[in-house]
Amino acid sequence: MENYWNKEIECMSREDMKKLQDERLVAQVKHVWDNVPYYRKKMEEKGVTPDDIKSTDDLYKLPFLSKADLRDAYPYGLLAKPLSECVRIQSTSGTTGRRVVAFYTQHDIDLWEDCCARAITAAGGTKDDVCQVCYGYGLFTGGPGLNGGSHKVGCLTLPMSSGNTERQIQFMMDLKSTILCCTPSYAAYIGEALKEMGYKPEDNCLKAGIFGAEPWTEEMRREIEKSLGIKAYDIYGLTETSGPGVAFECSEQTGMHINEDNFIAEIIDPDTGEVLPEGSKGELVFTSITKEAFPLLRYRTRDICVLSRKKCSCGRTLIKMAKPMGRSDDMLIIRGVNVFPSQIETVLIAQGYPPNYQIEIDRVKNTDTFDIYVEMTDEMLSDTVKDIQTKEAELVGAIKTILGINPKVHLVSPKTIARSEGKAVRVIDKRKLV
Ligand code: DLL
Repeated sequence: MENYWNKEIECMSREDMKKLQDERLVAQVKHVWDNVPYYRKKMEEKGVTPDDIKSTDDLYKLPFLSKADLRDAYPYGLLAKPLSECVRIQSTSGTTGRRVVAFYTQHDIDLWEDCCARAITAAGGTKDDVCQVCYGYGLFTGGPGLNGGSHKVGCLTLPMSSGNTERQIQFMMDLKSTILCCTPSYAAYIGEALKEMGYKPEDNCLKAGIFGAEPWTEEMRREIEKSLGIKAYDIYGLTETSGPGVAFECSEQTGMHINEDNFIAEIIDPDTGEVLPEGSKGELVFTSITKEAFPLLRYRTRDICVLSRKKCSCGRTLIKMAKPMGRSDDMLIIRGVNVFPSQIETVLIAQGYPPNYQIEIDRVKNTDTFDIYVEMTDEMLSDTVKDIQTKEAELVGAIKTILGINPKVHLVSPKTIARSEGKAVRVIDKRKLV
């Protein structure tokens, strides 16, 4: 079994890491130029060729890539390897009807799982651990990523997926799980359920949790640590850059180390695109320098963040990112699922509703509530209560199909949703996440 505390990489000197990144970046730029016409065109439009990129110092010359590019190039336009060499897709919501589809070769899967294995190792995981993975499995990257990382570390892996909390708890107690991987809100929910079932924190064998995929606060961390009797570690990633494991927390718990041998991070001003110096707050941009099938250069994550090279007590020299502090677009994360208001609007309009709606989100007992208020048309005013309930249920079904989660839909009388003189206020988010 390999050791996923990769000291050589994780504690590499700054100079050596830069050299490694320089080499990998130059090769990656050539790879996309040769294999992805979409990229070549974007680079040509900016007047850049691979010859202009000699090191990471030249990174700023490359064009940015955004979710809009992924939508334009959907589904195969950014593929840099023949489909016959790809072995997997994973997917997440896009800004409109089109989802983001990411492709992986076997090499990409291996690197991704290595990143997740590093995260598990940094949380104290070894082959003697029992790792319960209750992130969703399927198109979402959480389950498959942590599952692969757990295998690589050699943990006994419980591929639970999310939900069915009673069964989660039964396995957790019977099989003596020591590491829990899920969203922080689900971890908090499991903590509450354990308490309701009469268990004390010391009754379980858990020692660590690896929680991410959505924003969570330090207060929530303390609450989870107390209710489960564990140390709670943050993990970050996005489908476009493989999934979880782009960055992970170590024992110091003061931010997440970025796997810099695979990803170059930059912070930019979201309005001007200007690269900001270390320590500035701005939008996080990633360049993947090892991925073969879906190698994104200067991908704008829309996550607002700060980077730091402050010395870490764990010994790792990998740069650290703070917890994301919000988004520079309108994406919401509800119950761990990425939601764009435009997706809901598309459904409403397709079903003949006026685009007068409001989304209200709150967090009750550590679970996100998701209510959508939609104005009825004038014609619907003569409907019976039963008709209206049927229409609400239809909307719930249509939105569930697109998002994968169930909202509560409330049809309200025409002209009851407050009009705005400026931008419409579509979202009322009552959760206190930062
Ligand atoms: O959420 C991948 C993931 C799975 C990360 C499991 C961690 C654990 P997406 O569904 O593509 O991928 O969503 C990516 O989620 O741009 C952030 O806005 C948000 N996000 C992910 N991790 C964190 C975190 C996965 N630790 C989007 N803290 C990202 C805050 C996070 N936000």
